[in-house]
Amino acid sequence: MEEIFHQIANCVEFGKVNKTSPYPPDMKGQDGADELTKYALDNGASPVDVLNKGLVIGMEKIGLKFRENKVFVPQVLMSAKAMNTAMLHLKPYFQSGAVKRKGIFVIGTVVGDLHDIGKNLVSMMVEGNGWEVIDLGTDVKAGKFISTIQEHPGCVVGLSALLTTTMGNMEMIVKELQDQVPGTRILIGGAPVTDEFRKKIGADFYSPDPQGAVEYLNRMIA
Ligand code: B1M
Repeated sequence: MEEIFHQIANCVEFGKVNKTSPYPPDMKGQDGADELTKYALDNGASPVDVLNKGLVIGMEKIGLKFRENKVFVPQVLMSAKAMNTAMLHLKPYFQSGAVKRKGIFVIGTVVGDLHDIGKNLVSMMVEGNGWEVIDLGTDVKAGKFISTIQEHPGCVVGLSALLTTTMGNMEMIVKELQDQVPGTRILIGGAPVTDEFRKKIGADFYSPDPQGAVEYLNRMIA
């Protein structure tokens, strides 16, 4: 079974969704994350092992390559597609409680801002690392973050902003969260955001990329 986990990790790393998928060309005709995950579960592999020894390893590898500019957004999207397809087989185990997630991560692009490509990458990487992700989308007001946090006490919140103008909205949301749901951990990111800005607005952590967000979340529960 270890070999199957290794193959699942490879499928996620290289974005091989299923057997009929033509991408990547050098894996044409081979089983993808879809078939291999089903095979592993049908043959008695534990869903936790499929997740941690297969899917998560693949997502970690692509996350590191993305950080080092060895791959670009389209490759990461294919990896996420492979992971999401495999996750459909694991979903019943999550829903039954047989597999526990690491925690809940609530993410959104702040009010006034419609950019979501970077936020989606963070969301996919974090989910691929075993967290439950609640993605509130774009143009998200403080109130929506607050009500979601109240429904999921102890969750960690991620704010994304791509415009210098909406960085101000990020600051306003952080203040409202600190007032209304004190103690909530807040992670911020987005092209114009810096660690200096994080310090100024009092958020807990800044990450320039999805991998940093994953590492921060995993450190929190270590
Ligand atoms: Co917009 N846009 N845009 N845009 N757009 C920028 C951001 C801009 C830099 C372009 C430019 O002028 N050179 C500029 C901002 C300038 C500024 O504020 N200083 C700009 C502008 C001005 C605008 C409009 C105002 C244009 C107009 O209408 N006049 C308008 C605003 C709309 C609005 O939001 N209200 C607008 C609209 C759009 C589109 C809708 C056309 C489209 C967005 C489509 C979409 O997202 N679905 C768009 C796009 C695509 C861009 C550019 C070209 C690309 C952004 C992107 O997706 N990058 C961008 C210019 C550029 O960057 N070259 C630009 C790829 C993505 C993977 O990177 O989002 O940085 P990024 O995410 C990274 C990290 O930042 C990090 O991880 C990701 C992966 O490494 N990260 C996090 C992101 N969020 C994180 C959260 C974390 C941690 C890490 O923790 C929570």
